[in-house]
Parts: sequence; C-alpha cells; structure tokens
Amino acid sequence: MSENHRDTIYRNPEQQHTAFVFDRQVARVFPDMIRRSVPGYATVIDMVAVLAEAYVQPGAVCYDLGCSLGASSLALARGITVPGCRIVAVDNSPEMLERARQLTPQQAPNTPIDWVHGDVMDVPIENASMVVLNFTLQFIPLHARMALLRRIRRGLRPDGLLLLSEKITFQDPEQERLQIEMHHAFKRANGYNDLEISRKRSALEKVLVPETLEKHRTRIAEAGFGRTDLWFQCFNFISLVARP
Ligand code: GEK
Repeated sequence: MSENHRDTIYRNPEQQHTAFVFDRQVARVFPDMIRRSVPGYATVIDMVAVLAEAYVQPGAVCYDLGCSLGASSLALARGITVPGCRIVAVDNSPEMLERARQLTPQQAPNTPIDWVHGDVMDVPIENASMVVLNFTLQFIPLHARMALLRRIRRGLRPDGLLLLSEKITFQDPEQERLQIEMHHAFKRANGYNDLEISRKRSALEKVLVPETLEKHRTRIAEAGFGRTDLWFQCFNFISLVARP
C-alpha cells in the first residue's frame, strides 16, 4: 500500500450524523485509518502470512472475506509457498475493490488474487485451506453470522483454518469501560482528538456490532468447528484461529 493519505474524516462535524459507510473517502484513507484505529492491526496482517506459509496446502483456495484494500490477501500471497493456489478476495464496497485492484500490480503476488465484488454471504466457499475474516464479521447483521460461519466450515478442507479477527465487547461493565478507555488512549496516541473519536463512535453505532469472546467461541463451535484458539488480544480487539 504505497499511497497513505491521512484520515481526517471525523474532523468534520457533519460526519457524525451519517452512519459509517465504506465509500470513496474511506477507501482513500483506509490504510491510515485502520492502522491508527485497530491496535495490533499490523501484527494480525503479518501473522496471516505466517499462518499461510505454515498451513496452506498445494492446489487449495484461500479466501479474504471483506478484503478492503487487500492487505490480508497480499499477506496470504506473501506467505503461500506451495504451488497451484488461488486467493479469492471479496468486498461489497466498489470503491474499496477499485483501489485494491489499482494497488495490487505494485505488489506483484506469486499466487493469483481474484477480486470479487459481492456480498460475503453469497460467495461459494470450496476447497479452502485458509479463510480470513479480518474485522469483517462485526459488520455482518447478527442474524446472518451463523449462516456465514456454517458455510465457511463446510467449505474448509479437513486441514484448513479460519482466522477470525474482531473488535469485542465485555460482559463485565468495568472491564468494558477500561478496555474502551485503553482503546481510546491508543487512538489519541495516534493523533485522533476526542471529538474525532466520539464522532466516529456515533457513526459506527449499529453498523459495527461487537460481541463477546464467549459468544464468538460458542457460535464457532455450533457452526461445526472442532477447536478455537485465541492467539491475539490487544484491549478490545482479538484474533482467533478455528479448525474443523
Ligand atoms: C483488512 N479485512 O485490511 N460483504 C462483503 N464485504 C463486506 C460486507 C459484506 N456483507 N460487509 C462489510 N464488508 C480488511 C479490513 S474492514 C474492517 C476489513 C474495518 C467489507 C467492507 O466494505 C470493508 O471493506 C470490510 O468489510 C471491513 O484486513 O474497517 O474495521
């Protein structure tokens, strides 16, 4: 991602009154926005490459669901060393995909990436070694989350894995308060002011719906996965690896 425009979207007071959408202005600043908003984002992306190298099998398909500008797809491509694989990168924001397509030739991946404009709920998943849901499930309506996980489970090879990264919430109100406080401290340290933080929070309400770690674990198990391991947490952001 060579271009890096600064995210100043929520310096504008008008923005808090409209629900957050992945439009052109977000696509333009996205790498800066996600890096300064999601603690550990770079680590999560780096580990996608590490896990791809360790687990992706020859001739398999990898999926990046909610790919945005393709950071996880490119990490998959960097990590995959075995032959005959393909990466399917899906997003329903045309502006995100357009920029992802523009940026990819500069990175020249060895494993081909198919950029698919579509809803992750509709994309067929087959012969999958690795499915990446990096901060995407939180934007899927609650009632549809189980169906998506079931489809992923059915499409995974027996030796495949799902990497699920999410913002989470906590049952204990004091823990919830402290984790949010620490997350906001992270955002302030990255140059967002208090107004930007609270405006973005209002815009994301009802759009990004976080759940507890326990809820994720239960749903993953009910979707038919055998085990789930938490491998990353920083404040209210986590990443899990789930296996058949
Ligand atoms: C990364 N994974 O850089 N179908 C397809 N795409 C969707 C849907 C849907 N139903 N709902 C939301 N999206 C990326 C970051 S961002 C996370 C993912 C964030 C897409 C949406 O358009 C956006 O590009 C992405 O999911 C979520 O590792 O901004 O916090």
